[in-house]
Amino acid sequence: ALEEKEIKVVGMHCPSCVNAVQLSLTDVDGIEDAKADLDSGITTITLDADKVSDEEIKEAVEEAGFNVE
Ligand code: 9UX
Repeated sequence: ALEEKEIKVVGMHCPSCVNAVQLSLTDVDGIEDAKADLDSGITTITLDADKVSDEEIKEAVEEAGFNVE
């Protein structure tokens, strides 16, 4: 089943950063949507919890060049 998970991404400084984080996350199998807020870093991920681990989420954010707080 799909559910929403909130993480906090640190290091985003512009809309392009936001785009990079969102694209890297939605590229993960099982992640349906990702919406990152530039100012707060709060990122809401819509995912299939059976398919996606917290570690995979962290790796996707780090691949884009950012970190999870
Ligand atoms: Mo522009 Mo966001 O260099 O890192 S893409 S601030």
